[in-house]
Order: sequence, then structure tokens, then C-alpha cells
Amino acid sequence: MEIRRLALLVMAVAAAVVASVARVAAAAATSYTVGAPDGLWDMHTDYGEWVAARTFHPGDNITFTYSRELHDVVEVGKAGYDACSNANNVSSFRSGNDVVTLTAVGTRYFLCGLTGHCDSGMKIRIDVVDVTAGPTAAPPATTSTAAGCIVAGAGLGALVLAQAIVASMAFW
Ligand SMILES: *[C@@H]1O[C@H](CO)[C@@H](O)[C@H](O)[C@H]1NC(C)=O
Ligand SMILES: *[C@@H]1O[C@H](CO)[C@@H](O)[C@H](O)[C@H]1NC(C)=O
Ligand SMILES: [Cu+2]
Repeated sequence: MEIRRLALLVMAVAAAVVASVARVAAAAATSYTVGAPDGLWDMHTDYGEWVAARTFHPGDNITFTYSRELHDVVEVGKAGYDACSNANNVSSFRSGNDVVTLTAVGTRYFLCGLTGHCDSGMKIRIDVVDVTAGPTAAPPATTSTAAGCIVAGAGLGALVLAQAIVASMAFW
């Protein structure tokens, strides 16, 4: 096969790899540990800040990790969240390692039901947005996205190299 045709083929394959990796990275569900890596489900973490640095999509999980002697997790509505009341709770957990799946687009509210904890800031509001909508804050680096970046990088490298070959052929 002549070099020019080979270069074009490499270019097409590389472009396909880059496109598919980008698609998978955008659609993959993510598992978040609430407050991590700098905090957890505790009395010190700034959950407003933690949430602002992330974008949540349907299918993502959030895990509340804490000591069950010290805290619990109560899902409430907006009124309960605003008033720090678990009276009309949606559900509650106290395993110390509670996984909640963000099944659909919408807003979820959680707080710690122990006296005074919510008032001290132990509550979190999660906006779950469609994959194609909302702010596109960069997701935190995970093993899978890092691998995706390496593959995408290799694909881009091959693409650039093949384009350089084709460009140099133009002068022959
Ligand atoms: C979310 O949690 C559910 C139930 O534990 C599990 O089946 C699913 O694989 C998890 N998804 C992710 C992205 O971790
Ligand atoms: C949730 O609400 C029910 C009443 O609807 C109440 O009995 C229960 O104690 C509440 N759970 C928590 C953890 O506050
Ligand atoms: Cu608590």
C-alpha cells in the first residue's frame, strides 16, 4: 500500500478512536464519595463548594461515608432542607456507607438528622442535570477517565502524525 493511502487510513482510525473515547467519557456514570477527597460526610466539609466543583448526571452514584455512631443520612424535600427538618423525610440511612443512585434529572436534598448537625452545615443539595445540559465543570480525575485520556492522547498523536505525513506528501 502506498504511504499516502496508509497515512489516510491511520488518520481515519485515529479520528474514530478520539471520537469514541470522547463519547464514552461523556456518558460514563460516575461514583462520588460525598466530601472526598478533602472531606467526607462530617461537620467540617463545605458541601456547597464540593457540589459546585462537580456536575451530576442520571446514573451517577453518591456514597455517604461516615461513622454511624456520629451521623446519619436523611433525604428530605426542599422545605426540610431549608429548615433543617427531617419531619417529612423521603428516606433515611445509617449504615455508615450509604450509596444513593441519582436516577433522574432533578434536585436531591440530604441532611444529617442528628441534633444540631444540619444547622452546623451538614446538609447537601445535589442538582442532577442531563448529560447534554448544564454547566460542564471538569470531572475529577479518576482511573477510568485517566485511561481514556491516554487512549485519546495516543489517538490524537497518531492523527497529527498522519496529517503531517499527508501534508509532506503534497510537496512530492
Ligand atoms: C451505583 O450503585 C448501584 C447500586 O449499588 C450499582 O449497581 C451501580 O453499578 C453503581 N454505579 C456506579 C457508576 O458506580
Ligand atoms: C422520617 O419520617 C418519619 C415520619 O414520616 C419518622 O417517623 C422518622 O423518624 C423520620 N426519620 C428520620 C431519620 O428522621
Ligand atoms: Cu451528623
